Amino acid sequence: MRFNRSLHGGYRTRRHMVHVLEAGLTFIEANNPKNRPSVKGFNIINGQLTESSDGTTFESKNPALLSDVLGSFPLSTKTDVDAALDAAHAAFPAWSATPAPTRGQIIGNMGRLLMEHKDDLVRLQAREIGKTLKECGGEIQEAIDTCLFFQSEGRRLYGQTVNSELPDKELFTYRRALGVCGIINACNFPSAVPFWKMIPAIMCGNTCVWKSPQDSPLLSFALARIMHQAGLPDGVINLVHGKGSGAGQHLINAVDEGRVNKISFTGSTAVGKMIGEVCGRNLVSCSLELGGKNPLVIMPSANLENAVEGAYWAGFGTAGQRCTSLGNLIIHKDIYDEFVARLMDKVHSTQIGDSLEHDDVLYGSMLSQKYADDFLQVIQICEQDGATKLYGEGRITSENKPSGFKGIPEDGVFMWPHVFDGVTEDMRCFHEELFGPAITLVKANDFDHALHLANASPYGLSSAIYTNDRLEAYRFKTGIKAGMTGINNSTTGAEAHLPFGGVKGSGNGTRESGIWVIEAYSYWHAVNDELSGKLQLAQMDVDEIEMVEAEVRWDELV
Ligand code: UN1
Repeated sequence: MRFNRSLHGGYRTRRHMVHVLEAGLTFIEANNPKNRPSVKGFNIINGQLTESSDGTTFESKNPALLSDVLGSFPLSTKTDVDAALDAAHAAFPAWSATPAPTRGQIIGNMGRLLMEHKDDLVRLQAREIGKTLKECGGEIQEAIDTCLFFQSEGRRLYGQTVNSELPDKELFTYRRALGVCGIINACNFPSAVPFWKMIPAIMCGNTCVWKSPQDSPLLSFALARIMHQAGLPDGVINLVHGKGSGAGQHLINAVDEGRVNKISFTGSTAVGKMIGEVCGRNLVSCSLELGGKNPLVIMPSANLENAVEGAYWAGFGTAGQRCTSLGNLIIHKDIYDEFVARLMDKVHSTQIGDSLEHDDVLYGSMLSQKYADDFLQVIQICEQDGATKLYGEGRITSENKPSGFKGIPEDGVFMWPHVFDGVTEDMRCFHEELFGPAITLVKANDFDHALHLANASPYGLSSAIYTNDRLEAYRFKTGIKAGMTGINNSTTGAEAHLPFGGVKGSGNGTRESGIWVIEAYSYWHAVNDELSGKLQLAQMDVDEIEMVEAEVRWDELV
């Protein structure tokens, strides 16, 4: 077994993940210029590979090479989602009764299998959603880190012993599983985020129905296969594929039918609010990780070279398609011109292209055609509201491409990097998440104004400041309304053992990752054990303590 953490190239060029995808997958004749394999994919319900009940399918396409079809996948129906829920309910009693250290052991096996197949998973992920190999390497590592963290958490999952106010009586707290969890994630982090959700869910003894993102069904299938290969019993995690308002909506509707005990969702704020309403009226707990318009503040005392690098990465890494990507870049007026000039030098030199074919690209394609269409639509609001475009010409084509583009633009959906200047608080582009390679530049008069601007959007996910003034850093840290803050760092960069999540429009206050996420997948059960052999009533049968008259002569002491 190799333990390869290297993120810088060196990935093996094995073309098939046959060892992971075996067990019934049919390889369809590939019809793309690279002759890459295409498969017939399945749902996994109760450990069985199944098609959709009505036989309908959809395709997964490589957004960096649209002629490269990774496979066709079941367009799951209500019947399929119901079957997955049945399996999850049936598996729950045995799984929740399995000792937590054993559950942790299986999770540890998952982490080791991810390490073993890391290179293949990295390439598969890059092929399915167009992110760079380096970023996909970081993401699979985040899934591995999550498994290794929760392997040992299975040996803790502590409750407490609590002293009773009555004699011969003991009190305890236990963490109990919630039941069946519905898991819905976006395709921009198609391995780390579902692992953030399902690993703690199953560690706590829950079972899951996982609706895969419509743009990464093959990777989701490979991950679910690995989970089973690690020793996960059938029915504990059930995978259903689907598109748009299909399978995901059926899963949400099942909350109204009383068949789901928890929803965990990462995606848009609009859909998150809808899910929150459905869960709220049913008193079902939900974890909602939603959008962001993450501010990054640059103050005059900052190391400008580091600040430019941090802003550039936060804005354009992942083609701006992270929920933690840079939204508003808020720059102090005294360094505004110099900073923007240095940033633009970097922007002009941006290398873009299919990372499976070209080394050293900063970012690849958009996640899919739909993400590209939505981005082109939303960036129109920048100029409509009076911002000045400094750079960026929409979709990259052969006739319209930046000098750093590598490859044939029409092969996939690639975007120019965009920078909009003169953005102010009254513009829509100040408040709306653009979710693509675009930075909005905002000028601040002083620190208080910068902090005000950083807090002025409806979101509160991530945030950052570059400054070498410790008091400014402190005031930013204490004054910002956000779930995460970087000091002299970019807006991205969660680690698997820190709480991840936001405030305001970025979520409902729940957190992913680390020990904090355990709250989201368990409830506290308080137990009292009466050993006295009689009924003792709390509060009422408690011995009264009599106060003794004090003999101290205070006036002689002072
Ligand atoms: C997301 O975009 O949904 O900190 C998750 C980061 C990543 C996770 C992003 N580790 O940007």
